[in-house]
Amino acid sequence: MLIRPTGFVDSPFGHDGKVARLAGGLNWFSAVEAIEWDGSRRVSTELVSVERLYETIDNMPPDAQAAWDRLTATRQPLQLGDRTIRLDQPQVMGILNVTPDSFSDGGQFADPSSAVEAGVRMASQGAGILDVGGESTRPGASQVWAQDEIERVRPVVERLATSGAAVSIDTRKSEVMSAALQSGARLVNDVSALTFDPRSAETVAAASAPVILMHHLGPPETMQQDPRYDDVLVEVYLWLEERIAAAEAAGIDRSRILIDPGFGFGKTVAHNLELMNGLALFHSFGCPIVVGASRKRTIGALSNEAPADHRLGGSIAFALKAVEQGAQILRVHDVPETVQALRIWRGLRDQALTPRLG
Ligand code: 9MG
Repeated sequence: MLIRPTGFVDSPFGHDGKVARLAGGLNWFSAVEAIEWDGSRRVSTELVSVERLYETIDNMPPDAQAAWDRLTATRQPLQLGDRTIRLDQPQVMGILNVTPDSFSDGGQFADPSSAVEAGVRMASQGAGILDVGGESTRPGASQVWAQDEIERVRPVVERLATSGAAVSIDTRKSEVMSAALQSGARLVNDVSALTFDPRSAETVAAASAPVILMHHLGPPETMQQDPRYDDVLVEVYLWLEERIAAAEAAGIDRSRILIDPGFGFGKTVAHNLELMNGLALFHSFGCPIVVGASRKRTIGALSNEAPADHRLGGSIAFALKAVEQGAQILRVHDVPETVQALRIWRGLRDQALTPRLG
């Protein structure tokens, strides 16, 4: 059985026994959708109140009990070198693509110096993590040789890490992971979820580095050619469950695994919207959730084909929808604007979570 938290409430006060805290964060929920599946697809869905769940949890199947425990457990902070990234509140990861492709989505920098400058600025604007990548994984993008990718990212990683920033390396290749980790990166962001390079899992395990496992359907070259699912939420969940198990089998501790549903990676607009609406399901892995919806095509599709650099409003709307469901890390292009939106969101949460006196 899969359980998806729903029925989010402003405040837990006055609702003892009727609400539960999501992942030790700032959100409380009053019900779950209990999804029965037959091994690969959904058989039934039932709305169960948290109150009833507390009464019946001891009689529920062990997988549902384990999912419940993980849903509600506090997430430990992410230790990235000297930097401690709290995961009981949302964090911003700034996108820094060091690629020579045309400057189309605002996250791309043709040379290391401008990437470092932008990274330092993003950190000062509130990005807790900087995600440095040297290969475009946009639909239809072509591959880059590992050595070329290393030459692009290494100077940027080195200089940002030296400046004290928490740096993540966005790559699918073990050689790039190794080079970046040696240069000061502390987190691996692999959009292939360690499936692209057979040596990547052992590389991450040997470095004891945390890793983001992202869902995708097919390689970037072809992933947007008619992607199909019977039930996108359940299928992405089950796929990530397998990838977490594979990573653990390779020696990566679960406490070092972050997951990401992979918006836009082998998904139609309808798939992306369904995944975003159902995002809280993924908390039952007990792993922090990373969301990358910033400036993605779905926003253009829903806003008269607005070009990538005119998708700020849609990016913020997705970011807020994600944090309402407890997402811990938002991977974004527009750092100051997202940080400001999160501050307002945080102010609203703090007000709702302040007990009234008298
Ligand atoms: C590199 N990259 C591009 N899109 C991404 C997303 O949605 N998530 C993560 N983790 N990485 C992404």
